[in-house]
Amino acid sequence: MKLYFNPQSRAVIAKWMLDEAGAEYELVLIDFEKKENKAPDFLKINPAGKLPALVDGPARLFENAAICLYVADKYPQAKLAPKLDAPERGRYLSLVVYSTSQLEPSMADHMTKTPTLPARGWTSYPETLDAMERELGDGPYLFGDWFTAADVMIGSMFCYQRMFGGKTDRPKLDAYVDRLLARPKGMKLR
Ligand SMILES: N[C@@H](CCC(=O)N[C@@H](CS)C(=O)NCC(=O)O)C(=O)O
Repeated sequence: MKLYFNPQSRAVIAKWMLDEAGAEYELVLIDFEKKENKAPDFLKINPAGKLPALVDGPARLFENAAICLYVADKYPQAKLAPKLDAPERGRYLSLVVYSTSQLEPSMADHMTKTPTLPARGWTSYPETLDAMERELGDGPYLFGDWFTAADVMIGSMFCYQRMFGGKTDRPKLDAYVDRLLARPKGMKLR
């Protein structure tokens, strides 16, 4: 398996996931300055020309959410995903998709002081935090004691916020981010 990677990119999310899964993989460093992510060969892997991308034999994946779902299913022994017929599966899939479709853009609006337009499909930052607090409950993870790929995807958004100096100022969510950052294989803040 090859992870197309740059440490200054969201590819650290896919790397975190691969490390939690105990996967063996090769890192292929992509130089943004040389525009290697826009080279024709790379665009055959990710047509958007962005990192991360993962190649596993004939399978090619782009978008962190897709990579995390794939890796969790490929390494069932790591127990990072509810099984297909498990009652938790629906909520798990929803949270992984929610991380990039709602949490990330809502947080980006907040960080860039951009007004949130509900017509674009996500809610305001405070409403998003309300939803996340409800989903986390008493934790410690989104599925209680069980750490899953949903924590990698949801949690990485908050870890990025931390990297840019931000906290949620919601004690339960901030304690959740502290827990994720303390994981031995967790994201390292630059
Ligand atoms: N939603 C995508 C975002 C990917 C993304 O925006 N990657 C950035 C780095 S953080 C990138 O490759 N940018 C280079 C470019 O657009 O030229 C994911 O999570 O995989």
